[in-house]
Amino acid sequence: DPAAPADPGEAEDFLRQCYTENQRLGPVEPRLAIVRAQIAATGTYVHTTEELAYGAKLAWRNASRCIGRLYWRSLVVLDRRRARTADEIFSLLVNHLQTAGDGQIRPVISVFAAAQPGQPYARVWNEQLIRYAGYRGADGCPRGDSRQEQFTAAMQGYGWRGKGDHFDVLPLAIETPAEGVRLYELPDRAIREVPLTHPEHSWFDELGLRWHAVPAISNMRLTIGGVHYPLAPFNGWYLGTEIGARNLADTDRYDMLPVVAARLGLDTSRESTLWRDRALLELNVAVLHSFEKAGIRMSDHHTESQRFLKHLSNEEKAGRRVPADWTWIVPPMSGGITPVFHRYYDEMDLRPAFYLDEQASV
Ligand code: HEM
Ligand code: NRG
Repeated sequence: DPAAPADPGEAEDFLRQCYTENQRLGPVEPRLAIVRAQIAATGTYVHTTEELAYGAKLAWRNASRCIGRLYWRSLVVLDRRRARTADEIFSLLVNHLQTAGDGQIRPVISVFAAAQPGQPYARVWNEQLIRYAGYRGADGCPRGDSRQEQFTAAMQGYGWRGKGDHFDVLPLAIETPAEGVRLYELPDRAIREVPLTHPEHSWFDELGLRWHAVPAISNMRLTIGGVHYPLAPFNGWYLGTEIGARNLADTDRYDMLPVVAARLGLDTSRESTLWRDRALLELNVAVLHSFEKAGIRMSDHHTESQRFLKHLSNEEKAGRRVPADWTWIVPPMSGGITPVFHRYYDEMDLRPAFYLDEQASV
């Protein structure tokens, strides 16, 4: 429960770790005394800017499903704890997407106000800041991102009208205690998108596929030292397979493999022709090619796997264990030809951490 009082034991564990790993912050004991008193008096305490920044980095370092953790120290932490109104929050979210950049792409997190004991708190209902609407026509035919059908219907219930295309960017649904939920349309300058083309197949662009440049997760709660931040959207850059092997390929998402296979002229009458695998490969070639051509940072699964092993060895040298979830770390295609496949990992739930809360109201 994000609105529960801060646990003093968790606060102490976090502060000891933070001050041990950052000697320049000085001794932890005086700080512990202040925090204990704050918790006793108010049920919670306020992180310093440096504790907040390091706590967010630790939450990334501890994210056992994330293959991208080599760069955990470079996370840009925007302290947005003072924002209150939906208008303020919205303009800071636009600012976040612009800070993330439209080419080089920097890992960024915006940390909004902590939940106060027993109080309602602000949050964003969208799972990511940029997502495409999903519709189902009267004929039962899906359009757009099927994963967003329920959310899209909820937005329509609040009066939003999408164009009904395959790639309509959803509005942001920002909920604050004082104002309830309000919808905002992201401006074009906050949304960089890449039209997909293939380096050899000129027909590929006729498929009309595209994807947004920045994955910015907005529905995970950040927990640092017993304090909960229900609104703390973060982004890194994409791994090509997230788009090419999942978003555009999953049968309950864009389901593009049969379409690509038909264009490739593959024999789809039997599974054993491996037409799905061949279509999957060309789709992923197109994703990596298109992002590279557009000058937008993206990793391929071989490179990011090697970086993750580098991260493991860095951490081992620092005397730390790395929690990792094999089922999420191994890429959704060509698993066995990436080095992350051929080993086991420590499974631990370390804090600070990101947690997925129940979706609000939708
Ligand atoms: C999950 C890559 C940055 C936190 C993932 C996944 C990938 C990935 C491939 C699995 C996603 C899926 O299968 O749906 C990357 C890359 C990054 C990056 C290439 C580039 C810098 C970040 C940052 C944070 C983060 C900046 C937080 C500060 C997480 C978390 C998950 C995750 C919490 C699990 C999400 C869930 O449970 O749904 N990442 N990531 N990542 N990443 Fe990263
Ligand atoms: N698979 C999701 C994004 C999940 C997180 N992936 C990242 N995170 N790369 C998708 O939109 O396809 N990140 O912070 O960079």
